[in-house]
Amino acid sequence: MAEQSGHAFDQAWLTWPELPKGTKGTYRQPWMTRVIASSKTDMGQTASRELQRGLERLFGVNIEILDQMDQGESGVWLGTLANFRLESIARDISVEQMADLEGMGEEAYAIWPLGPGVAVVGASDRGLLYGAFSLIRQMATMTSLQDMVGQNAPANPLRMLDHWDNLDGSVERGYAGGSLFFSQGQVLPPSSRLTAYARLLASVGINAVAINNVNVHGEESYFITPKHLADLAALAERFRGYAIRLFLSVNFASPVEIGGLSTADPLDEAVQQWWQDKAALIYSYIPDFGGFVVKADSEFRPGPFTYGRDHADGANLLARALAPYGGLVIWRCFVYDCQTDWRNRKLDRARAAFDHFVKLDGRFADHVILQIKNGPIDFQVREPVSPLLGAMAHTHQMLELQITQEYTGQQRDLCYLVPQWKEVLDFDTYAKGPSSTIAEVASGKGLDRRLGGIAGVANAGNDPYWTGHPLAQANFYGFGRLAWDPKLASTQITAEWIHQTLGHAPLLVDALSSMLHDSWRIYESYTAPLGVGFMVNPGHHYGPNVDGYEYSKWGTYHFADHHGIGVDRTEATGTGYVGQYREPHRSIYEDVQSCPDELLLFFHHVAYGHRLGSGKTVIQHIYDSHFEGAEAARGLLARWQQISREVPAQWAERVAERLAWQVQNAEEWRDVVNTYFYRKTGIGDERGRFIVP
Ligand code: GCV
Repeated sequence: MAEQSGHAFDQAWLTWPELPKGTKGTYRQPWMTRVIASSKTDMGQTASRELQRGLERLFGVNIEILDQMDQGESGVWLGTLANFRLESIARDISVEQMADLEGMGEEAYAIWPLGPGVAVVGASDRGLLYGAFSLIRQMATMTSLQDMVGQNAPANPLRMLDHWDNLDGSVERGYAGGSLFFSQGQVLPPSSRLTAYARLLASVGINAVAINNVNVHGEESYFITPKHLADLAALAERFRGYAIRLFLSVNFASPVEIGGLSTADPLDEAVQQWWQDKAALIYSYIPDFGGFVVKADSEFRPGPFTYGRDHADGANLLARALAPYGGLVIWRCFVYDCQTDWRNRKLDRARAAFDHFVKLDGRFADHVILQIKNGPIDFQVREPVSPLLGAMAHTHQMLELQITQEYTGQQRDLCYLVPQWKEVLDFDTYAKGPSSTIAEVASGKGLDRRLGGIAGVANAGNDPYWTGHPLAQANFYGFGRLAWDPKLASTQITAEWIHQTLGHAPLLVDALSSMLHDSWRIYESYTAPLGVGFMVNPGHHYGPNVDGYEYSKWGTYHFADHHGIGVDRTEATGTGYVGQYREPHRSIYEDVQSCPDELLLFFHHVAYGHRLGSGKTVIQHIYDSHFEGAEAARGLLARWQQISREVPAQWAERVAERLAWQVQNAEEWRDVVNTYFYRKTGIGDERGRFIVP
């Protein structure tokens, strides 16, 4: 891997740059040079080695690992609750505290004072691994030892990455090189790179990974057969060492396409038997196999509709096969008609997921989790939150976010998504009255459900920096941290990432943090305005093309003419989509006066002269935001140049190169969008700036 000045790029946020001298003083205690590894399991040993590595890097000293703590000595003690109770040190902690930790589930950990030292106690070995990474993270951000003390457990049972990787090594919507798992038709053997990846995942608490594209066709359909299972089992084993379960995306039509049956009808007994046999086979190779991810009846993928069945029939078929082994079916709700008639303005793709699924509430088997994209359309830079989240009281559901930046700059443009995700997670669904936030609904707690979680479409590949744009690592990191704890402030997440990845200089931390925090709004301002979405080039989805999807079958329109723009989704005169929300959102979105500016064109068709809440007209907002957005993109490059000497030169150059691309992209967006609307409306810019006539 590329290294420079001792900076191993593939370590990402596990680089753990050395702390400044003054800070070291706070922590520099004789006991800190000893890690007492009480858990002797493989995972316990992994946790101890991580801690050793972290402390060595942060403090620039050698750390020894000891098997046990001698009388009167202290150190960083590391073990499970079971280990802790067996050792005499347990007397320092009350029985209640220990019971509390136990009650928080196997993934919980505690950091407790231990004499002059500290104990990292996992409810299990998994909790121990998370506790070790937590101690390092908190030391890297210079948290005082007192402030570290306490128990911690993940908010979400499932914290998952979905890869859209293909067996030929390509990655659908991947912007960071090729696949980490496949190349040229082969499953790659586990490598040190895979271990490095598993470490990154475990360090932020990811506990599930689906490694292949949800669009499963051709050879990937055979993943659940002996042709590939031994190779996949080797990957699963490597992930297992870091407490991560492997999932596979499957082809709903497998019984026909690879099984020689004449049907894939979920109610057909031979089909049911076929899936049960496959489940038995998979578990004989991968005993802790996580389950299936399924994209059915969506974008030309087969599904139960072919047989006149519904999605509960389809999902339950697979759930019945996996249930004896504890496997899950993650069934995606991204189901819509992609062959729609653009001339019919009453048809509305935004309605589709809710219309398909809500009526099935209560019919899904216990091992099914519905995976719901954050917005009703498709991971746009700005969309309302999907009304399906929280709409099914008797169904397990989880949130799907897109870390890979398909519509948000493709890891060429800087677009830090943590602030966007925070808005989604904090959105109140009112599913069970006020405070039923998306975070509560997704975790299952808000609906009193056992299962739930957050999945993110992964943004990493075999690029030396993992993510193409080095700063896109912050999205990867931030996703994991929010999946663990959606209540974390985005400023804290950002600071953690910078301290652990690049260094501790206040100038760097402050300036880079503010660049990251500004970037989503900057990206939004020079692309599609006021929540309208999809003004992108068809196919690859990068760069402006205002009418790119306007007269197509994909269901994503803006309806701009010379009078106005936007989609009327009201109940009164539009598609009725607004009616899928609970109050107060329904009334807020229905009324053009109370609808938030940033979503106005998602919900309403208005004249260009319509005045926004900001006081500007729609057309002037379009001009201003595009001029200002392009300017701000240029500003990002200038801001980077102020701080880039604080980071390794190659890193700095890669970021500068990406930011320079972004300037060009933003200018292209500005000129194409402004010109389009100037020509359409004939209304000039109030401030007389140049727009191509
Ligand atoms: C994997 C969008 C993307 C597709 C993706 C799909 C999905 O339509 O453009 O590449 O397919 O979402 O989420 O299934």
